[in-house]
Amino acid sequence: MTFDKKTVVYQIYPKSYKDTTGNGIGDLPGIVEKLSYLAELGIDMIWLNPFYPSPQNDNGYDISDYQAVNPLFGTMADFEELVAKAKTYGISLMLDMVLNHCSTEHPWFQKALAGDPYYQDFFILRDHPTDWVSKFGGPAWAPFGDTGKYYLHLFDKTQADLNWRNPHVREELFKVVNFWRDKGVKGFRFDVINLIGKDQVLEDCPVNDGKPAYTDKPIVHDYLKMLNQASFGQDGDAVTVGEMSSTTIENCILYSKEDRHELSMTFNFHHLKVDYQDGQKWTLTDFDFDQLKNLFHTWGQEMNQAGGWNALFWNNHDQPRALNRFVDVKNFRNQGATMLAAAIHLSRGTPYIYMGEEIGMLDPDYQSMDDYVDVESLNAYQELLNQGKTSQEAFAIIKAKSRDNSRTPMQWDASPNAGFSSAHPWLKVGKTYQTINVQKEKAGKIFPFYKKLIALRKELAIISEGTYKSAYQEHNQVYAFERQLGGQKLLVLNNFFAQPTSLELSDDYQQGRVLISNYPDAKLTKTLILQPYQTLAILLD
Ligand code: TEU
Repeated sequence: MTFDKKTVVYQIYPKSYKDTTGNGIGDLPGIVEKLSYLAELGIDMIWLNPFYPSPQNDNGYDISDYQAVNPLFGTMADFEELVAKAKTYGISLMLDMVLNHCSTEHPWFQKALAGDPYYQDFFILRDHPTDWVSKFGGPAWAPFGDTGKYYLHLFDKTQADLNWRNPHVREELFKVVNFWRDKGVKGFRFDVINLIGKDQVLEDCPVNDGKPAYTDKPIVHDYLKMLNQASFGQDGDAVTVGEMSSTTIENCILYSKEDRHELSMTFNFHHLKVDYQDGQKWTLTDFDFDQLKNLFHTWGQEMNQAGGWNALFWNNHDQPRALNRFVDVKNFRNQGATMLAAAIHLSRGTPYIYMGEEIGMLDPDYQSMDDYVDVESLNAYQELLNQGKTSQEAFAIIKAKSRDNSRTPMQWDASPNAGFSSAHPWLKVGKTYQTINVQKEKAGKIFPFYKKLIALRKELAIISEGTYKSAYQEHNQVYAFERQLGGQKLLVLNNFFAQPTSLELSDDYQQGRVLISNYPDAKLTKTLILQPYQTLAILLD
């Protein structure tokens, strides 16, 4: 048995979804309160970002206890209630497993620091640091107490990398997954899981900040097989997704191919780097459509041919809102949001919706650095200044690229704090909440369109199971693909620009039926006109 290919996952950043206690921080009971909303949307699974005890230096990705609920978010009883109530709506939970590193406040690290050799072997300690750079800036090594040694931290210095070579570490981490399985959790999202395999001997690597030295090492596949066997692999219908940092198709095929018994699917980020200048995040430039289109086609086709499976997404808690990146939101927010949605929901793979995407939420439009809280943004701002940028230039980059862009409170209605909380929220609400909110958008264009896309995936096996092939690959405005299942075909056309365009439709598709479009009365003529940001899917039975 394998996972259900009709699954649609909805990601919730618990800190920002709904606050029921009036402390300005979202909580688990807040999610329970919104289950009927999620059921109306039609999603099957909720991925929750970490809600475990944590000093919150990286918003919960620095875990100090893997098997408890941070009181900020509620209690274990609240979590159990969430699982039980969600089940009555046919919704299951996907938890975030941050197994590459733990907080330096975790007892394992504390015991190691206190001199216990058993726990020292839980971490990656060396006499001499390598030249690797932390993903949050600065060196990837920090002094390990006053021992004269250094510990590895690929992220913040309070996030110490765990030593997966040590079988005791693996055993502890597998226990964590099983603890949550026992609570009825059916899905797992494994944070930066392709970084867990570090070599015994670590060496300098001047290329790309050291990434090749620790990314996608062959041993990761072995560890994933062990993890699978020791935990979720026993469930049969588990849904697992690995977050793969700077990965390759070859590896993602291996991670997600069913007969390999590793994971159900993989996230990769190549398509969200098409607006990076020279591969650098902290730059400003327009997105490169050809690059985006070619990436989608290469990944879509190669994963298809080799039996791999993609997680499909535009947004998450680490990304600025896709609408701000890919769409002229001033003039075409509705059209752009629905086109982006169709471009992944009708494709081959499992779609993920990030909270607020279904109502077309935008970046918050902050006016000052004081509004930002994310450690990565604060470090990057300093680095940009150090590089000689003016504060205005640096701010413009943070504003476009900060992870806080997507972490702002969910916009429920036009009341103060967007109906998210009765108190001042931990992160400032986005500027547009009075016009863009759930209450308004339910009767708008975007929410109903998402609902329809999700329903279509349930109705038509060609969407959940069909093959993927590129179409109109040379078109300079349209990202198009064709799905096929048995004798059925589905052509999906997406105009990624604010200008209309046209293409020649083949005779058979002229006889097809419009399955969905974000413009009314689409006519299937030989020369087909696509309006700004139009999406059009044509079914051939
Ligand atoms: O993100 C992994 C990761 O590589 C990100 O740091 C990403 O490169 C960056 O955010 C883009 O600028 C995961 C989590 O999703 C992220 O929230 C955590 O901070 C990180 O791991 C460490 O656990």
